[in-house]
Amino acid sequence: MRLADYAPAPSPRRVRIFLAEKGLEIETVQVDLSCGEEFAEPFVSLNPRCVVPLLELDDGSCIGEAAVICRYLEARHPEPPLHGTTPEARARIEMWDRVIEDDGLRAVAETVRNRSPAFEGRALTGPVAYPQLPELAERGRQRTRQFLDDLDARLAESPFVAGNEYSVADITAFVCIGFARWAKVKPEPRHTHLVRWYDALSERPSAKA
Ligand SMILES: N[C@@H](CCC(=O)N[C@@H](CS)C(=O)NCC(=O)O)C(=O)O
Repeated sequence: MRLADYAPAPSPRRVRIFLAEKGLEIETVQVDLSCGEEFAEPFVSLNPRCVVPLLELDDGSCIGEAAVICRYLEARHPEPPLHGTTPEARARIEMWDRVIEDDGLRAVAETVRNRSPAFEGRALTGPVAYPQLPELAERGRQRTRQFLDDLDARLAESPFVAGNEYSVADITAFVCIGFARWAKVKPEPRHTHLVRWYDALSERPSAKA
């Protein structure tokens, strides 16, 4: 198994933290997104969608999408469980993971990719050159701020994002809060529950991944 990674990027970080929580070490190759390596060989043949992370299996097949890579790793290495152990917990964790992708990660990406000069002509990932739309950047920033409020409210009623146990949904949310800094949005002192949860997760060894 080999993970195509790029250290500064949020999506592969989800997988790196997941691996660290599982106590797994796998071969990693850096695809330097700052030089456009995602559009060049050998990577583009492995993943024509031109994004990391990508997990290359020993039989040469590839699995994309951070959430799906984590699911695959969970199936191969069930301990400690990060996707729940009962049908109800599995559904709850999956639900929150999707909510955080939709309301959090997409909102931040919308902001950053429609505003930063580094993404000019690359407002969406992939080989098609989409232009930046400044109004989307502004809306994305509003959505990111709303996401922090919503996550704070959720964490007022639950110790972890999807319930009483740490799960993959916490990893996604934790990475998203770090990514939000790219959009110049960060938790405020009034987000007491979010700050309590974020500080606790920052203490876990996996946070360095
Ligand atoms: N939905 C995908 C998103 C992957 C993604 O957007 N990856 C970014 C890095 S965080 C990327 O590879 N960007 C390449 C580019 O900007 O050209 C996942 O969860 O894996």
